[in-house]
Amino acid sequence: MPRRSKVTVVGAGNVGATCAHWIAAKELADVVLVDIIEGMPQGKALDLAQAGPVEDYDLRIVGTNGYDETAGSDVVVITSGIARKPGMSRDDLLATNKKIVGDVSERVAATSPHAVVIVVSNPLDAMCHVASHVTKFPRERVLGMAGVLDTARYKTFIAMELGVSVEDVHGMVLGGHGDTMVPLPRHTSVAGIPLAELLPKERIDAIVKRTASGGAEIVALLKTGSAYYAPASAVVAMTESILKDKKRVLPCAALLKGEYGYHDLFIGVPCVLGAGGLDKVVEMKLDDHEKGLLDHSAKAVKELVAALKL
Ligand code: NAI
Ligand code: 2OP
Repeated sequence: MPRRSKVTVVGAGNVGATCAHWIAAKELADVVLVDIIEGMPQGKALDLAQAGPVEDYDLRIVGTNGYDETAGSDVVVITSGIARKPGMSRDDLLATNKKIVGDVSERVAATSPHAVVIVVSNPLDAMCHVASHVTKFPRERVLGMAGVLDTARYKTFIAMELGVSVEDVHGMVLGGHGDTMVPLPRHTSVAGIPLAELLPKERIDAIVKRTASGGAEIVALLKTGSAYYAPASAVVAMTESILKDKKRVLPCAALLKGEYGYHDLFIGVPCVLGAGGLDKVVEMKLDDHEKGLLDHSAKAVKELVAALKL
């Protein structure tokens, strides 16, 4: 008999709880919320379950401080860790989140050995290395969420600038999840019309810059944490493509094995996501300028990975 899919979300804070919310709203899978704070994941899960009769979703949503309930998950989303506060860079989170993501990855590998892991904790690309190192899962089953979020921000800014629907903006942001990320205006279009025909270079440059500091813009406004609605919806887009074997082409952090000229490095590239996780990495033709920007971003990720001393 077919069984329902099961998604574990580790870290029931802002991003984790919002992921659970949207997974439930889309009726994608049963959800297990895990956190170290006693009672908190249980309370949020019960609250979400009680919205079911109103919102018309019917799923099993549970919260726990352990991993028994998570056993056999199809997808595990790791959001546990500390988030940025004003003045902190993503990299400031490195040491604390290395320990947290490492501990969580060990538990996940033991309880859900066949899961696809989606890492969210920052600094994102470095934390993917931690999860990959500790779980020893094949590269198909460890992915990082950043590119879908960065691309969503980029598309939002373009739509706002042009006064058009976000639905008609197409484009992609590659690279590491940091100030060096690489929006690709040359590959961006609005209903098929190249962006360069619609906006002058200085406006495109301003949007690229705002995209790269899109996370910091929200941190500065919120003052007590970082973004979570758009990050969670990005996680859920990846989860949905995996659970439904949709084979969507989404920018994700993936462990490259020669693609784009990088070896054993997690960085954001276009990925086809299907039932087993990473179906394949799509290699775009980048010009010298774009490749130079990607190399610069890769260098920043490599420095962080070296600092991890895995
Ligand atoms: P949050 O502080 O609201 O939630 C984090 C939760 O993790 C807390 O509830 C905490 O108790 C829990 N936690 C800590 N250690 C744990 C452990 N060992 N096991 C289980 N749970 C544990 O933070 P928020 O806003 O949800 O962000 C979570 C992480 O995601 C941060 O590192 C943040 O920087 C990152 N992030 C990454 C994004 C991306 O694009 N990759 C976007 C947004 C956030
Ligand atoms: C963001 O981009 C903080 O990485 C997080 O919002």
